[in-house]
Amino acid sequence: MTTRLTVAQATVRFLANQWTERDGVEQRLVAGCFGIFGHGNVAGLGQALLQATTQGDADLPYHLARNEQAMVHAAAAFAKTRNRLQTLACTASIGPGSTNMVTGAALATTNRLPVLLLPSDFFATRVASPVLQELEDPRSYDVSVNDALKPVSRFWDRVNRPEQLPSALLAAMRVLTDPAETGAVTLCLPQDVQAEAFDWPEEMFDRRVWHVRRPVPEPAVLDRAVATIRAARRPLIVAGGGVVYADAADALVRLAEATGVPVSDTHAGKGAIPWDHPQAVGGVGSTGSPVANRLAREADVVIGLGTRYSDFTTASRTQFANPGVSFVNLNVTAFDSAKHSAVAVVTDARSGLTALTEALAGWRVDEDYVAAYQAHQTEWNREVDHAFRLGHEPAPAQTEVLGALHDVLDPSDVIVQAAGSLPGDLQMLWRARDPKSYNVEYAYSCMGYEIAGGLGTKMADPGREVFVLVGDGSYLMMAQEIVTAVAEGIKLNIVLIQNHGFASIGALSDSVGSQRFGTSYRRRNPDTGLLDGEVLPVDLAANAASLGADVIRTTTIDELRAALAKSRASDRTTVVEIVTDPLAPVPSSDSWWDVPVAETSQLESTRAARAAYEKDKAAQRGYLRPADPNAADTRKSSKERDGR
Ligand SMILES: Cc1ncc(C[n+]2csc(CCOP(=O)(O)OP(=O)(O)O)c2C)c(N)n1
Ligand SMILES: [Mg+2]
Repeated sequence: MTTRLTVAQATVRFLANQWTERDGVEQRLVAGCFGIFGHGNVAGLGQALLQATTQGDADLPYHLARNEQAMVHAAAAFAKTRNRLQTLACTASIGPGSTNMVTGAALATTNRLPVLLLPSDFFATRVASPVLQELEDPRSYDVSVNDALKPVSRFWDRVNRPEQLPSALLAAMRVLTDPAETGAVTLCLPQDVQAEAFDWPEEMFDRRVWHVRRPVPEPAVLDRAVATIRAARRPLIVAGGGVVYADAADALVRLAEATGVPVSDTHAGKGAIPWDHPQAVGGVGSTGSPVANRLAREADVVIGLGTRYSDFTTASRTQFANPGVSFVNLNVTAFDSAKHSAVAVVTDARSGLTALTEALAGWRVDEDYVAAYQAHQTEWNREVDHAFRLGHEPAPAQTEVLGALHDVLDPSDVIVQAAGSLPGDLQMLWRARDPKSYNVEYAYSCMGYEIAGGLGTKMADPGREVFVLVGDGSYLMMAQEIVTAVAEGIKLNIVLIQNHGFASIGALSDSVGSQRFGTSYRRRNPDTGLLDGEVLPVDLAANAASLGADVIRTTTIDELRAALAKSRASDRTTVVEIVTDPLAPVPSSDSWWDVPVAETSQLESTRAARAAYEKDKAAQRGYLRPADPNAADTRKSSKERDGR
């Protein structure tokens, strides 16, 4: 039995029938489709989506975005919120629509988040080449701009003939639903092929359930991990995104409570352990808390859970400074688990944590160790309280904005952020209680993710209030999805932090001796020749109002607190603007980040920064030491020490 449909109609019908299953729970894999139409997809996927919507042909709701990069960000945020078990498809026209998706694809792949991209492509038959927006490469007629999506996709294919579609779709679904391989998945659909009819085998459209695996650790490797941990005196857990995606927060807390090991976290792992749990020590690394960073400096065994060990986590490989440090990594990808010469336990985070807790039964760290880190944590919590209520004048500090948010938000409300000085402040200061309350994209740290990411987050979890925190720089890059939110009746709270430029890169520039050059949004100053003149007459609140949002302007923290409460209570997308001082003080993380400084310079500021840089850089480590060269001996000695 066959069904005659176009390639686009078959794609839509197929996608509407894909499901994921984990722990017995089934969900739609592709819950909808974002798009922007042009000649590449209007008659192909556009027609198929219209037919799906109006004829009940297939259940794949269509959402019109305002920018292709942003729609991929929204899809990634959606997938992140749904723990990678669901995502959205994104259709773009050929040429610029498709290449606009490259940054979104890179963000998704870097963050290991599934998104399905359906860029259109020029005619497979080439009869009308070069078509509008076709890149002509004189060396090969087979090259298209969509090839730019290859290095940022975990699976990439071009469907040049209808017969190729079934295998391409199946491969795409497999990669999307594989926790170790997932990321951006790209199926390029030439515009003529999209409209071409074919007789499809009916079983192609059967309901298909993709089991999302939870691999368990190999016993021999688990033994090595247990031996290494049992021999540790000052272990530290680093909880990453894998813990959240595997729904392993409870398993993490059980391991921590059974063993006394302190738990630090990365951006993607924040909230996996509630901030006020007695064993939570906060963010680790360049923008982490001084408590976690002190533990990291002294740790003899680092237990990395679902983390990719970005340079922010390792402070560019200086944070784990104990000369004898070894790593035990539990990760669903072999690639990440092997980092830093670790005992590489390839496992789903929840399966691995459960097995580890069982295998470590009876073992606990010294109570002195626990008492010491808990005392430091209590001190640090007081410092955070102080940063939340700094009373900085005349314009408030950004840390006070976080304080106001902390006062007004419900613990289940979601913070969405990605770039600027906010990620650092949030990793250090934000008090997350719930693993889904913190969506800070800090793998690609892409300016422009914020509002689009907020949109995807709210679509994925409409029951929660979503607070997008966005700097003026990021806002100016990508604010247009406010219009999508308004059109769809999707309510966002957007906190716009106006500090007239890049507080983050300004501070970084200062620290590397570059004198904040080119980091302020100011008029060109005729005296200096630099962009350090008057503040610009830019009114971003007016801009937000023009896009259809309600707007509240604030200048003090009291006004901000009231505005946040009003925004939260409203059912309309609201932008709350606050002007802050980009130079206000922030607590120190007691850490470092490797940003190379000019080796030779005519500027004294650069020479001084270079001298400091060379000193800091000397602490950088390779982490080459094998994790447990004598696993058997270690096991024996740990058993002896335990008196077993
Ligand atoms: C797309 C993109 N371009 C450039 C950067 C580098 N960058 C990181 S933060 C930043 C400035 C962000 O400015 P703003 O949003 O105002 O935040 P602030 O630093 O003021 O907190 C820049 C340019 C980036 N992360 N993403
Ligand atoms: Mg700014």
